[in-house]
Amino acid sequence: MLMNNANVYAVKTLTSKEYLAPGHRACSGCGQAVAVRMVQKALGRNVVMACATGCMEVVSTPFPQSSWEVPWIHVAFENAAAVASGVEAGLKALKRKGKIENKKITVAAMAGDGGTADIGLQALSGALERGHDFLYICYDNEAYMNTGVQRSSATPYGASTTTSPSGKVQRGQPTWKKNMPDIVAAHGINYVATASPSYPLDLVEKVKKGAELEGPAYLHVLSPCPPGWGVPSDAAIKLARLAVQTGVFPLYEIEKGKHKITLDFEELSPVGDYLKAQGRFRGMTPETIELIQERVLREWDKLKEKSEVRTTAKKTGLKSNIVKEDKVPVKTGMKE
Ligand SMILES: Cc1ncc(C[n+]2csc(CCOP(=O)(O)OP(=O)(O)O)c2C)c(N)n1
Ligand code: SF4
Ligand SMILES: [Mg+2]
Repeated sequence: MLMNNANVYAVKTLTSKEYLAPGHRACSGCGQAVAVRMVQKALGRNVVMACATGCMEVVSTPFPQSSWEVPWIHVAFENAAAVASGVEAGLKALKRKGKIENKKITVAAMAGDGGTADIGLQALSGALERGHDFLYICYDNEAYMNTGVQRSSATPYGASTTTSPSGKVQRGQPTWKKNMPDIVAAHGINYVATASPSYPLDLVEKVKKGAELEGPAYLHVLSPCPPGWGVPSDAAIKLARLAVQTGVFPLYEIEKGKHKITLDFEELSPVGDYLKAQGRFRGMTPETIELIQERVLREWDKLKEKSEVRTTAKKTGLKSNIVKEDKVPVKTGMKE
């Protein structure tokens, strides 16, 4: 069902308190910095953060300065989830021994797509399997941006990066984006969700839910990166919205195994609108765009099926061939 809060793009209900202080060195218009700021507002003061190296660590903690207004630990590229596990176990022991007050302290781990889908996958899988009570947030800008835009396994098909360049020999990333939410959900944890800084209330609700539910929770946040994506510095939020509206990055959650699309569309926008706006997809042929379009529709249909909806309509144009029981108008009121 279309969320009532989907048309809210500026969140006045969020606290004015900043936990990621201004003055950090993120590039102008960084979608990840916007997302982190919102996530931290949702998490509040009672949190311990374990942050893998990546853009957000580099831009927010040039020694001896820090933008973090909450307890924050820098960890290596590969072990954010392992460090968060240790923090969670340590806090539990301190509470049991009466050394600290027995109140809820959220433990959160954060890493980029490289730190999550590639090098940190083993630590994450282990922490999920052990069942630590923590929230893991992956900020997905779809490449190793901090070190100069190298591909990761979350880089989308056809995207040009320095290690998957688009030229005569190869046309960008040759593989499909790794599906991290599904990989995490396969661990059988209580909560997995996708979120986008372009839908702030949806993002905030998911952060709060993930932090409150017992056991591990995972949030996958799309984080447009203007220099890495080859777009102007005012484009991040518009693109994050377009990614959702085209079905390239659907917003959904999996709570206790139950899928729910949190922002449903009767008709998706064409993926070409999203791809053609970005330098990393320049030179993409109409055939490749069509290939991506078909895959996006197929994945969208699969997601709708999992979200307990029934198939009723035939596919026309870009419409999904699955229609939700409780149909809702979608793009109306979606102002830029
Ligand atoms: C073991 C190890 N290998 C490589 C590096 C270098 N390195 C630091 S951050 C990074 C890429 C981070 O990419 P991602 O996790 O996607 O975060 P982003 O910078 O894109 O936000 C790399 C390769 C490292 N610090 N440690
Ligand atoms: S390189 Fe990209 S992700 Fe990193 S700070 Fe700049 S805009 Fe943000
Ligand atoms: Mg990245």
